[in-house]
Amino acid sequence: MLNPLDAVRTLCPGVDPGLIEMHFRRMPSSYFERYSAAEVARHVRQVAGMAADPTQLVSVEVRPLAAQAFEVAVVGADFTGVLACITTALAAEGLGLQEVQLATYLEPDPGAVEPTYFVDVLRVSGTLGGRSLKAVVEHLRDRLMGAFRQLAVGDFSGAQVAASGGTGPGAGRFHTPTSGGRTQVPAGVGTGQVLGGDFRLVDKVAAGGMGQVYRAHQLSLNRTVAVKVSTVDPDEDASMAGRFTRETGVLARFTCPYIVQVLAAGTADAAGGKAVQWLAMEYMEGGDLSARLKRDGPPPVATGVRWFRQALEGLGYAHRQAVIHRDVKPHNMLLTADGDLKVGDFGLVRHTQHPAETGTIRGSVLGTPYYMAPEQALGDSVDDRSDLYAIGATFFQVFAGRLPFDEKSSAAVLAALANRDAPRLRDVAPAAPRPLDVILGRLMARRPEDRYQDARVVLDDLASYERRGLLGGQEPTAIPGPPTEEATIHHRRTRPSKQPD
Ligand code: 3AM
Repeated sequence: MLNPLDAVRTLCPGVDPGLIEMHFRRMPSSYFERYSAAEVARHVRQVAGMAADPTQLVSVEVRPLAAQAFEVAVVGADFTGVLACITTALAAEGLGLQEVQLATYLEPDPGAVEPTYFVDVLRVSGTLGGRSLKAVVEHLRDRLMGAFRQLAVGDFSGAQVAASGGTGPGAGRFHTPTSGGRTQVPAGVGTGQVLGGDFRLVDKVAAGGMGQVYRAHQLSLNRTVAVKVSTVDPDEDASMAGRFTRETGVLARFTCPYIVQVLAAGTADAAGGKAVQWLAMEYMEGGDLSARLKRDGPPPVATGVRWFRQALEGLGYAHRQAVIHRDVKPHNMLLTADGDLKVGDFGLVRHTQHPAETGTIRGSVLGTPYYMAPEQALGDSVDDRSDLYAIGATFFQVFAGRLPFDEKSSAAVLAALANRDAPRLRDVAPAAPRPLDVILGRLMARRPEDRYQDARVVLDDLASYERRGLLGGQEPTAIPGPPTEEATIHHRRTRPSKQPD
């Protein structure tokens, strides 16, 4: 059997072998797990078409899958906001989104002048309203060319207008089926059900709050995955589906060994006019850090430091992609079977989870305040530094065995956050290494400007204390360093521009 690279070369006889090689080098491994050689070859031909004509910013292909179901493959130059424009353009063509899978080129080697492309494969449903597939493809391409031209100059709202193009050639010509373009799910979600044609729910791992997490079997790759499912009322949450798609699209681009990998996402109709949003991700056998701490108590210092580094790597990666987590806490730190930590549960469709818990917290401030930065708990604007505070509070609990503020009620925690500094680690755990006390103190400074401004700097400090043997016990297994492709994209951006909402 041919290896995938040779198979794609054979399938793309007219394409520059250097371009095929670049595609293999720059796409993340999750992309090759997901697509067959034939599909990869189709994407390569799309990239080649664009490479041959530099004025082309985007290539669109649509394949019928079944009656009223299509696969749309969009390949294009990668700008912030492409996925939002694609979903807008599809909606304008009357095509309802079922599922999105997105992959984007990794950074080129330093010094190499290479373009950056993304490949976005979407499953959509709708009817063509008597028009040819070719005409639909052309309309979509026109909309996206217009939109991407705006993105290329950083005009996100102009891009949205171009993508929706009210007067565009396809506007209003297509009909959305009554299902709203979603998969029909006969009764509420449950064990045995297959979502997105690929993920069979096996058993429920956890329920509560905004959703349920299932252990699931991915049929196409015969592997265990986790699927998070949440039910929303489309009437009440009109903007929810678009936001969910945008956010999962952002997460699907993440390729970081310290962030739980998102595999696929979609929406299905459920009983009672409700919609079900689901997100498939890698299965984390070790459960979450909160459960681990409850079960085993504080870990040896070396294990805690390893988790601390891994969490900082994951958060730092997200911050460099201009994504703030907003809900860093032990429950959202997940462990592999080998006991390594990855950050999970990035700000997806956050609506109020525990009204009783949120107490007087206003608006969209959600979840438990026990790990929150003062500015976040008090409803002010949040940024990377709010996540850094929360990681400080999380690891204060890891090393001290108790919360920094362990008041009984959320209201009392809020009052404490507003009026007092967090305690020092060594006041609570005198045997803890002094450098950890210093680092956690700087992470939990009350004013954001007094904190570390960047996860990378915390990692540098940790590494320097470690080199000098100041962090106590040695870890029995090696502490993994950042992956090499990570090293090429570090830049000390302390105030990143955020994804448009
Ligand atoms: O509520 P508990 O602590 O039992 O461990 C996570 C947590 O379990 C689990 O689902 C619950 C809600 O977050 N969980 C979340 N993501 C997971 C994943 N990717 C996961 N379990 C395994 N793999």
